[in-house]
This record gives sequence, structure tokens and C-alpha cells, in this order.
Amino acid sequence: MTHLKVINPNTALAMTASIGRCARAVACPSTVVTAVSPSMGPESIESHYDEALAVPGVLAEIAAGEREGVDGYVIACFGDPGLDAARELAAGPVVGIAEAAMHAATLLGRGFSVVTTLSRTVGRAWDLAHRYGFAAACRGVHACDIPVLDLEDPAARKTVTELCVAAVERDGSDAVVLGCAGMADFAAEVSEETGVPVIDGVTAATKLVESLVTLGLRTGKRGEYALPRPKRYSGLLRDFTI
Ligand code: 5HY
Repeated sequence: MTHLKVINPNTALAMTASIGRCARAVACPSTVVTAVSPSMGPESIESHYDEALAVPGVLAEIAAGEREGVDGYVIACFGDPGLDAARELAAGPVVGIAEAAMHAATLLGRGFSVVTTLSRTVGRAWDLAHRYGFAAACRGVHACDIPVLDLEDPAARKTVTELCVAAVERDGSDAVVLGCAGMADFAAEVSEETGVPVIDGVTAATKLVESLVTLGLRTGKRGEYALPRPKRYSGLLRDFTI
């Protein structure tokens, strides 16, 4: 039995439930998926400030997972908040949904388009494309300008789908990456309309982490991702003392 923990770094429980359903839908029968939101953090992540304040909650869930014997983790927010710090803390593999989706997209074509939420998050998506080595493959990042928590509105699906169709035309891309965990269950519909593979990071990351665990592969602990040196943290962060 493999135990995966899918962490939605925002505190929107309806979104966490939807993320959990999507992850369980693709996980192996022998895999147990726990989907959680931290007890602290922003209700949605749409800025650098939100992202920074989401990280302590992510790390608290990783620390709890280490006590629970979790085998692998998914960070289910397209900014991949706290990914490096989470990798330092966790023994097992940790994968962010942006990272997983971009990896998958480059296995399915030469170029991909990203469709994300607010325009102000476009820069972050490009940062991650560069960080992960996919800047050349990323043909464009497009914002639908729908706030994260409004993606539940049925009209949002139509808007996102139309933007994906336009992005593929404009970018000449072979695949689409959905730029928010709140779009996790849009993929099949959007793929129908665009005629290209559409990658949702939640399911891509779930299968990637599950595969790494099955292969017995874990984060390298010899250098950068070794457990942080013990030290005191003060104030609101005193409980993060290692
Ligand atoms: C996400 N925010 O996947 C990101 C999407 C974004 O709360 N979950 C969020 O807009 O960056």
C-alpha cells in the first residue's frame, strides 16, 4: 500500500475535496490518497504575498505526513509554493503540479501553452518554466482573469475552454497545461474542444509521485535537500523548530 498526501496550500475545503477526487480517480487501487488543506493560510493563492503565506501551512502538513509515514507528496497549487523546503523536510518524493504538468506536456509535443487564472500570476508561471528548464517549450502563458475561487462557476469552464482553443491557435502549441488546481476536472472537456492533450497538474503529479514511490525512488539527501540543520524559530513560527 502506498500512501500519498495531496496538499492544497489554500484553505478552500471545497477545492481540496475536488482535488482529492481527481487524484483518487487516477491513483492505483493500492494507493491511498489523503487530500488536505493546512489549518492556516490564504483561502486562495493569487499573488506572491498569498504564496509566501501559504508556505508555513504546506510545511506543517509535510511534517505531519512524516509522522504519519506518508510515502510521497503533491503540492497542489500551480505556483508550487514551498517545493524546495518541502523536499528538505520529506524523506519521500515531493512534486508540484506546475512541475509535473510541464514535464508531461514536453513528453507529448514540442511546445505547450499554459492557461492560468489572474494576469498577475503569468510572471510566476514563466519563472517556473525557466526554473524547470521548459522555457523553450513553453510557447505562451495566458490568463483567463477569473479568480481561483470563481472557477467553480460553470461559466468559468466555458471561458477557460475558449481561451485554451485560442491559445493553441495563437501559439501553435501541441498541448495545453492548466494553470490552477481549481481546473483539475476541466481537462477532458478542454481536450475535446482544443483537439490537443490537456494536462492537469493534480493528476499528472499524483501519477508521477506514485511512480517514483513504486520505483523506490526518494529525494536525494546528500546535499541541497538534506534535512535542515536544527535551530530555533521564534514567534508565530516557534512550532517549526526542527
Ligand atoms: C492554484 N492558486 O493552483 C493557484 C492558481 C494560481 O489557490 N491554487 C491557488 O492562480 O496561481
